[in-house]
Amino acid sequence: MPFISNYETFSDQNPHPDSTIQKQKWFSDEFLCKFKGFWIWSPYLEPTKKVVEDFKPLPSDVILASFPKTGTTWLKALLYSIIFRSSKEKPLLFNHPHELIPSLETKLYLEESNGKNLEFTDHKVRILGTHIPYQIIGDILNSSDCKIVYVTRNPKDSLASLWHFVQKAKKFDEDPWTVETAVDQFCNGVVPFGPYYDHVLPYREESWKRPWKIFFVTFEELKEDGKKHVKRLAEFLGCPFEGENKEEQVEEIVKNCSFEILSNHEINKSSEMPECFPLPYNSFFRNGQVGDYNNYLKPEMIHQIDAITRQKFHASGFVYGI
Ligand code: PAP
Repeated sequence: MPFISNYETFSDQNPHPDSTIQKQKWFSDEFLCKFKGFWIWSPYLEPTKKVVEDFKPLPSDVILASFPKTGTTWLKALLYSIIFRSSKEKPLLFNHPHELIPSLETKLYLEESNGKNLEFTDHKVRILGTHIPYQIIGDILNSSDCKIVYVTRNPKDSLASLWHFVQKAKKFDEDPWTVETAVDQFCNGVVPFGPYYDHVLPYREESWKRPWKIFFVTFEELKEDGKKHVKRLAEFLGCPFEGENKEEQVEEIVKNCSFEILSNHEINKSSEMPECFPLPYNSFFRNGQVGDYNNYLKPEMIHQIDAITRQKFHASGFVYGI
C-alpha cells in the first residue's frame, strides 16, 4: 500500500508516464523523483509542478518555507498566533497547525481541486506553507510583495526527526529503513526536497540581501530565546507588539506555541489521520529537542554529516549545524 493514498505513487510496478524522470528508491516501495535538481517524493511531484505553473502569491500573503522536519509545525503555530493575535477565537486549541495553515504542494495542490481551495480563509492575510526550494519557487515568490519566513534546523536533528517520522509510516519488518541508509541518502542529497544544504543556503542568502522580504531563523535560536525572535517576526510582518502589556502578549504566544503546551492539545495528541495525510496528527510532535540526534547517530555518522556541513555551510560563511 502506498504511503499516501489520494495521489498516485510511482514505483517500478507503476512507473511515471514520463520515463525521463530520474528516480531513486527512498524506503520500502517509496520513490523520490528528480525535479529541477531536487528530490521530490513521488506523490508530491505533480502537485509541485502545479504550484510552479499556477500559484500566484498575493502581496498580503505570508509564505512559510522550510525543509521538512526543521520546525514547520512550530512556525505555523507561531505565525498564526502573531498575525491573528487580536482574534478572540483560539483555533490552535482545536486545530492542528498544518490544517490551520495549509501547505501548497502537500495540501492545497495535492487534492483534485488544484489549488482552488486557496480561498480557504476569511482572513485578510493568508499564511501558506511550502517545502519547495528557492531555486524552484523563488521567482514566483518574488513576483509579488508577499513576505517569506524561512526556518531551518541543524542537519543532524532534522535527519533524526525525519527518520523517526518515517518509522511511523510503515511496518519495516522485511525491508527496514535503517539509520545508516537514512544518513547515506541524506549525505547524497537523496531526501525529500533535498539536498538539504542546497535548500537552506539560497533562502539564507536572499534573507541577507533583502531582509525586508525574507526572514531567516533557526530552530535553535527559537529554542534559546523565543521572545526575541517572536518580536522580530512581528516587526518583520509589519505588526509589531505595542501597548503596555506587549511583553505579556509575547510571553503568552511563546508559551502557547511551546512544544509542551502545543503537543498536549487533544487534536495534536490524536492518533487519528488528517484527511489528506497518512500519518496521525500526533506524528508531528515527538520531543522537539535540540541535539537529540546524539541518541541515534553513531560517531562516524556524525563525522560524515559534519564534514559535509563544513564544506557546504561553513565554507560559504554560514557557521552553523555542527
Ligand atoms: P514537517 O516539515 O513535516 O511539517 P516539522 O514540523 O518541520 O515537520 O518538524 C517536526 C519536528 O518539530 C519534530 O521534531 P522531533 O522529531 O525532533 O521531535 C517535532 O517534535 C518538532 N516540533 C513540533 N512542534 C514543536 C514546537 N512547538 N516546539 C519545538 N519543536 C516542535
